[in-house]
Amino acid sequence: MELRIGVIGMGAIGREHGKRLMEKITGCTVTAVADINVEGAAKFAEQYGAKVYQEGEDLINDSNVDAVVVTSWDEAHAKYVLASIAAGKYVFCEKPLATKIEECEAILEAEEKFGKRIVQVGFMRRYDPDYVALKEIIKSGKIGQPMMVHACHRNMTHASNMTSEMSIKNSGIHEIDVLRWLLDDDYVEGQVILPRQSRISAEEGLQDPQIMMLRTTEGIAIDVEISQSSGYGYDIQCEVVGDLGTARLPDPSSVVTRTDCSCAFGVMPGWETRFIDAYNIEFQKWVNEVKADCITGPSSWDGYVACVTAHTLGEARVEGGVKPIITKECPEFYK
Ligand code: NAI
Ligand code: ISE
Repeated sequence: MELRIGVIGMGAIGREHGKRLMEKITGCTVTAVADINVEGAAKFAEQYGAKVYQEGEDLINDSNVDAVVVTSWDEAHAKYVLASIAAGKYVFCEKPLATKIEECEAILEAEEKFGKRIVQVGFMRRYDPDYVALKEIIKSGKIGQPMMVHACHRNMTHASNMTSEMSIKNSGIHEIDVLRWLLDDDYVEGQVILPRQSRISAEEGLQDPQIMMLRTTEGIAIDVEISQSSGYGYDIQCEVVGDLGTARLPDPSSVVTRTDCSCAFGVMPGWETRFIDAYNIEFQKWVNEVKADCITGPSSWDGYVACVTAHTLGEARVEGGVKPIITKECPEFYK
């Protein structure tokens, strides 16, 4: 039987995921979509024969929806995740799980009370073949003990609502999650360094770029540049330095040209293409696992830890200095 999915939030990624679920992922179909801007959702609904709602809650309670995908704005994630848990439906929530720590805590509590993991967070980089290969190399011991990570996350341009806080909570949160997963380690402290301001982002009143500095329990020192307006492309880099060698993500493959005394290869324009394999793998696995009634992807606990870390870095940006990153004890339920 096909898994009947409802998607809430039919903006950029809602449409991408909706199309992916209809055309690429096997074993599922999109039966309903919802958006406060109902016209945007109606176009998709018409094309794929799905029901359209304005209120996400109505979609969640539709008996033709077995599982929910939340792709609304960051602030409108927690309420739909909580409503899905209340309805006893599996829910895939795009990152961040929530924008407030208390909301993440309410989700942890509700899911634990429900008694089974039913929430997955869209930290898709864990499924990206290059990050997976990087993790394998670290685990193999080939580069020795990791000591440092140098990473960067450059967006070509940013949405008009981007703020200095969101730069960490919306973009930087991918790095926070993927590096914790890559190193199999937790964070103990963090700091934000503000380099010279980009003139392009300054027009929007955005503090950009920012450098997130993190230290893990094993003492690994991490620096990640987050830029919202590189101007040249979407560029994700990561180099892990061990005491026997280093390992770094490759640039996504593209044809190399040599012309006019220069050598060039392409840089991806955005997350849609850079992480297309990761999204496809992530969703096929989620659909298979929901149907088998046992999900293993990024959990509410991962969403909570990322939220606490991003929040602490936000405070460090405003107040300056190094801040301890303090989470609750991880419940047995999530171990
Ligand atoms: P968008 O602004 O293009 O679309 C968001 C849609 O949600 C809009 O159509 C809006 O009308 C709708 N919406 C907002 N509040 C709603 C509510 N309360 N109920 C129903 N619909 C509501 O934004 P975009 O880029 O599609 O991002 C959506 C979410 O996906 C964000 O949380 C973002 O962080 C995440 N995202 C994740 C990516 C990834 O790489 N994993 C990439 C891009 C976005
Ligand atoms: C966006 O919401 C995403 O999640 C993308 O993956 C990320 O690279 C971008 O910075 C975010 O704004």
